[in-house]
Amino acid sequence: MPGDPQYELYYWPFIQGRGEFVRLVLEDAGADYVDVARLPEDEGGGVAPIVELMQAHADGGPAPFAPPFLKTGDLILAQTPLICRYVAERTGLAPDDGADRLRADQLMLTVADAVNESHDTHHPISGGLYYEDQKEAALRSTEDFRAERLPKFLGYFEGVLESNSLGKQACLVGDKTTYVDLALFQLAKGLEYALPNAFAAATVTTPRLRELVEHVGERPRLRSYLESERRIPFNEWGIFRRYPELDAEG
Ligand SMILES: N[C@@H](CCC(=O)N[C@@H](CS)C(=O)NCC(=O)O)C(=O)O
Repeated sequence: MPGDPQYELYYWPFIQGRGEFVRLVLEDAGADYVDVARLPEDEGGGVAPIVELMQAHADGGPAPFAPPFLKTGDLILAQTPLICRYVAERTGLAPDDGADRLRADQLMLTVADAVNESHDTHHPISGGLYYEDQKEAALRSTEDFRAERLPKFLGYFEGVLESNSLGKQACLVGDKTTYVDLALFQLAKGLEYALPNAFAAATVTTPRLRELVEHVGERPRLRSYLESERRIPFNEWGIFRRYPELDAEG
């Protein structure tokens, strides 16, 4: 319908969460989109449309299990890496070459693994329980995450950036910034928010990752988004939560 936005993002309106990985691609691409749940309720916003879409899939395909999901025309897509790739391929933010597209998938799924593990630091027993009810386990799991997993993930991405000498600026695949670089940027920002001391220690040895975070944050459309009210601040309901007792000593 003329006037309708090309993309409708459905995601919880009060957190960055996994939806933020999609928002960054849409924003960097300058895509025509609406963040549905953030509209006022009397304009069709709020969480109700998210729940409705999970119950009835417009094109007869499987209903999505959990947000984020993206609606474009009759198509509804769920799963963050798939949504990001779909938008990126249509907006110049995916690698051009077929093999590089698969490499980008591989790296995006590795970012998703790191996101899941980051969430599980503060919710190691169940996402359905309060943090306070699993605090002791969270202390143990975050201690291990800080010592082993955080440096392993960041060191891995540093190695990938080091071995890819094609780009003028640090990028994970090919010779230009792609959606996977935006995802790594968001992972780094989230970890820096959640565990500032551990993140600072782990990134002493990852200069290319630091370079990537800096130049991705300076991309004109992304920068204006990050400085706008559309960027929801990190908070203690999302994936990356700051509980000072879980961080390393400064
Ligand atoms: N693998 C999915 C995970 C989706 C997911 O866990 N979504 C969260 C919010 S970030 C949610 O609302 N989950 C509800 C549930 O799992 O019941 C993705 O990457 O999109």
